[in-house]
Amino acid sequence: MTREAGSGDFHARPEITPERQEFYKRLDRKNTTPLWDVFSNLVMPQPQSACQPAFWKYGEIRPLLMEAGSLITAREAERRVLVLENPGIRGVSQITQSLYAGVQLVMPGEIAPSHRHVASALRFVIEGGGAYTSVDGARTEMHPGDFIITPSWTFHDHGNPGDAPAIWLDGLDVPIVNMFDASFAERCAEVTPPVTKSEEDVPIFNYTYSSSREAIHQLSRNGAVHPAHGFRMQYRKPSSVESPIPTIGAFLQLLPAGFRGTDYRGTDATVYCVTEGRGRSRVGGNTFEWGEHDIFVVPSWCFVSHEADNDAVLFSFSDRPAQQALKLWREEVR
Ligand code: GTQ
Repeated sequence: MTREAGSGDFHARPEITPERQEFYKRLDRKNTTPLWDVFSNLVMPQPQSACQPAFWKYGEIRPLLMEAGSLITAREAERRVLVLENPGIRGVSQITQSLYAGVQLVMPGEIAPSHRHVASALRFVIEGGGAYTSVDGARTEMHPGDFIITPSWTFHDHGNPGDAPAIWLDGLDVPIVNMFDASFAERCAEVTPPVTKSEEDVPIFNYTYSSSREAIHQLSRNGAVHPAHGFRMQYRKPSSVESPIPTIGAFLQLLPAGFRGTDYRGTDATVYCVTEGRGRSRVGGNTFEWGEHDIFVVPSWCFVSHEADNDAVLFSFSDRPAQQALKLWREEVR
């Protein structure tokens, strides 16, 4: 017998009679609750995310970010970031149940002071401007399309000696760290610790767009197109299959002009940032008409399909490595 996973009723909540209600009240006073009354909210036949499909037009976010730039300095703010909050779970600084995302601005001449925390971070650069980020004494320049990691518990500061604003998308595993109640954070004694190492002498932390763009175009010439993803690559450590961040997976995909993708869903809710091109993605019942730098999120187990008008490149990230490590991850290609 074959049937779709999660189809049918798993457990219906039993009726609440006056006798049961009275019993539940006495249980409540002893910090207990009847499982049969909560079972259906606890063990779901398939993911029922409180997260919603959501879309942020860069053209609407950027002016607000620039306004923040004249209201507060990067130093006073610690990090001048507009947090992207999933509309289904407002107030908790989460774009999905497991991930944080925000858009950060460092104005010319500014410094975001050095600190470290248990949460791992990724930066996906939207506007360059000659900024840098440093990780434990090594600096890298930030150029549009670069995917840069800040590993857990490494000191990092961001600076912009250039003459244009530097803007990037931050992705952090803060909700995962906090779910485990495992958060630690501290300021560095120095605002900008000295550069003590060359970028070449430390493990790679900037996956530059010039190299990943070339790789994705090479894949599109030599590889087979995936019906849902187009040409999609996952960032990994050199000579390894491991994700650069243990909890967060990052991807780059090329959708050739005219691409019409099939429906796909996975248990890893995914944040997308449009790097190049124009097109649209159907996410659940929504259609997001996207262009460069727009950001959207696909909740867990929600169908998504992509269409591209011209050659388009999408960056994305999700908690897939965390789910895979725990043997939770599932996907379905229609
Ligand atoms: O750049 O270190 O968006 O600590 C949120 C928390 C960025 C950062 C964020 C952070 C950072």
